[in-house]
Amino acid sequence: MKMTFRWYGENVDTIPLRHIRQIPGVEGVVWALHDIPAGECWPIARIEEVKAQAAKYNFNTDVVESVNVHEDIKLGLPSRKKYIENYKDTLKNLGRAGVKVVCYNFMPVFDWTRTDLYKPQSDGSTALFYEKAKVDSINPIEFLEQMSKQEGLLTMPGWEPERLSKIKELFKAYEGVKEDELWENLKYFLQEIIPAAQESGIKMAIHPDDPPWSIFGLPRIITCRDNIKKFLNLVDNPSNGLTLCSGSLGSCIKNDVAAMVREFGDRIYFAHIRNIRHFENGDFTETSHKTSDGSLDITEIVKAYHDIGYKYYVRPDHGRHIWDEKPRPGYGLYDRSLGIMYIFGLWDAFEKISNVQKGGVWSGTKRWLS
Ligand code: DNO
Repeated sequence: MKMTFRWYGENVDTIPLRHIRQIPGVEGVVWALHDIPAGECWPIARIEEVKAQAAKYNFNTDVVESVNVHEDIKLGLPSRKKYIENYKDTLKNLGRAGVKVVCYNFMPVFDWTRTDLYKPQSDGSTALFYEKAKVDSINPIEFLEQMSKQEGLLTMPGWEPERLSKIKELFKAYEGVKEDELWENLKYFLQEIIPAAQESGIKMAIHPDDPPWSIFGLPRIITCRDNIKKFLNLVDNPSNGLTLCSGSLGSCIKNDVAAMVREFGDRIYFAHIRNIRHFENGDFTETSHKTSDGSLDITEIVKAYHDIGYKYYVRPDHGRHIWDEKPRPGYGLYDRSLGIMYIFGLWDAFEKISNVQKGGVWSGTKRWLS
């Protein structure tokens, strides 16, 4: 696996690249041009600029998260044509700059959804939290207002102000749009962009819906094993792949993330690893990455990646806000760094065990003798 760390850009992220450089084992930053609205083409000069900034610290920029999909594409409106052409041009420019994986999602209106961004935890940290009854009962416009107050000056990725400012119109446009139609629109999009991605040497990696169920009456489809299988078959091409996010899929207790790693491993190009804890009433909270802190068996998930010989990109996902850090919700330096070390700890242990099983002998210094 290749370890990466999500970074929002120079003068935008609270974390400078020189700090990320000090986290052991990180090879690349996961980035995006967050100021460019969905549907517009990313200029090559801007792409090269980020690449040069990262290269100064010896980071690759192989993974983009995300090139967001314009709502007209998800709605299947005639105007989708021009937005799809722009998307293809963006892929071409990213391919020219050497980008290998593009993460995106197909969630109508709202990207990842939580009700509390800084919910106090018993250890004195804060974490992202989802209160099911609240999302089930609140009106989305009121919800959005409450969320903006919590965010302060740091916005959440995927919650672009220019898109959400049209929330009323968006909800009107989605009236009556059911899952079948969303599947059709996703298929149309994939049939258009996958050949372009393949030509540019890019693997597209769809992010699952977070949480993986319908919210505010909007359809959500990348939610479970059967739907992921259906998704991969919509366009059965190696460039049509997955970002497998343990926390998003794992927030539905029926999903077995490790089994998905084993089943879909050859089409997973980007792994998001994080833990969450479920509550009986359907709420969930984010936790540290450690298996015993949450409801997901992160040890088994990492083992599944190790067992399949996973070679692609990984990042720790959201962390708690600890040690008085004031980062973007979920995207601090400290807890995500702990997450990285946990993932590496598990990985190295599995590596050692499998080498011993293969008959290798640890030399006691730095080499495997076999
Ligand atoms: C949040 C992220 C999402 C993700 C997009 C991918 O932390 O997991 O915003 O980047 O859904 O397109």
